[in-house]
Amino acid sequence: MNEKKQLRIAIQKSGRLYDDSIRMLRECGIELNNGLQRLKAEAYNFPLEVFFLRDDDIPEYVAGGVADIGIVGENVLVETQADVQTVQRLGFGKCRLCIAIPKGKKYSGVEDFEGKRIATTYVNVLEQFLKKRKVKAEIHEISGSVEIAPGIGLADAICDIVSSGSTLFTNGLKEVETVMKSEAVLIANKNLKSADMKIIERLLFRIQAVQQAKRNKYVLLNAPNDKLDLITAMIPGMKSPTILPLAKKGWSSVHSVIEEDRFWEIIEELKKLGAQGILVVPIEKMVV
Ligand code: PRT
Ligand code: ZN
Repeated sequence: MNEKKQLRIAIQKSGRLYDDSIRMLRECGIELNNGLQRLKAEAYNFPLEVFFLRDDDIPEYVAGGVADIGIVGENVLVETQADVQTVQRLGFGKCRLCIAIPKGKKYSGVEDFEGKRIATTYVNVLEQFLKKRKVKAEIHEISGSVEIAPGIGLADAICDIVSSGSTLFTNGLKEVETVMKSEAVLIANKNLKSADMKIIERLLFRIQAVQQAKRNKYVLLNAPNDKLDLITAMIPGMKSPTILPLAKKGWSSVHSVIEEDRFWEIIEELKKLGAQGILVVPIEKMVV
C-alpha cells in the first residue's frame, strides 16, 4: 500500500512561540485542520502533521524521532543539550538570557558572583557560562517566578529570560550580564530519511521566501530621464529595476526592490536626485 508521507513538526502548545509558529506556517501557505483540538493537527495542503507540545519537551522529542522537526527557543535547545540539528533561524521569539542583581547593589564584573547564589531554571547554560569565565557560584534550580528569588532571600542574583526588561524593573532588579541571545529556531532530527529531507527543503524554501519578503520593500517612483542612471544605480533591485516611460515627456516610472534596513537612507538619496511620487509597498513572498 502507498502510505502518504508526512513530516511531523512539533510546535509549542500554548505560550509565547505559539502564535508566531502558526503565523509562519500560514505565511508559508500551510493551513491546518482540526487545530482547535490542540493535540495534533494536519495540514490539508502540505504533507505536514503538527504536534502541540510543551516547549521544554520539543528538543528531546525531535532528537528521539517522535517528531521529525520542531520549533523551539535556542535557550531551551541549549539548556536541554538535545542531539538535533538547527536548520533555520526563524527571527521571532527574540530574547536574551541574563544575570540580574538587586538594583541598589554595586557591580564590577562577573567575578562578583564568586561564592554567590544564583537562582535560575537554566542550570546548564548558566553552568557553562560561569565555567568559561572561571567563576564558582552556587546555582539554585527553581522552576518558576525566578525574579522574586533575591527579594525573598533565596539568592543573590537570578539568571532568566528578558525581553522588554519590565519584569526585572518591577522586581527591583538590574541586568548585569548577557549569558546568551536567543530566537526561535527550526530544529531537525539528525537521522532523517531522504523523503523527509525533501519535505523539509520545500518548507525551508517557503520560509526563506517569506523572510526575504519581510526584509525587502517594493518601490515605485517617477524619475526625470536625465537622472535615470543615478537613480537606478541607487536601487539595483533583484536583477535590475524595471523602467517604463511615463505619458509625460522626459519622465519614467522606475520599479525596484529595496532592503528594509537601508530603506530611509535610500529614499532620502532618491529624493535628492529628483525622484517624485515615491510609493513603497510590502512584499508578501520573494524568491530570488
Ligand atoms: O508551557 P511551556 O513550557 O510550553 O512554555 P513556557 O512557559 O516555558 O515558555 P514561554 O511560552 O514563556 O516562552 C517560550 C519561549 O519564548 C522561551 O523559551 C523563549 O525562547 C521565548 N521568549 C521570548 C520568552 C520571552 N521572550 C520572555 N519574555 N520567554 C519567556 N519570557 C518571560 C521571562 O521568563 C520573564 O518571566 O517573560 C518575562 C520577562 O519578560 P520582560 O518583557 O518583562 O523582560
Ligand atoms: Zn517551558
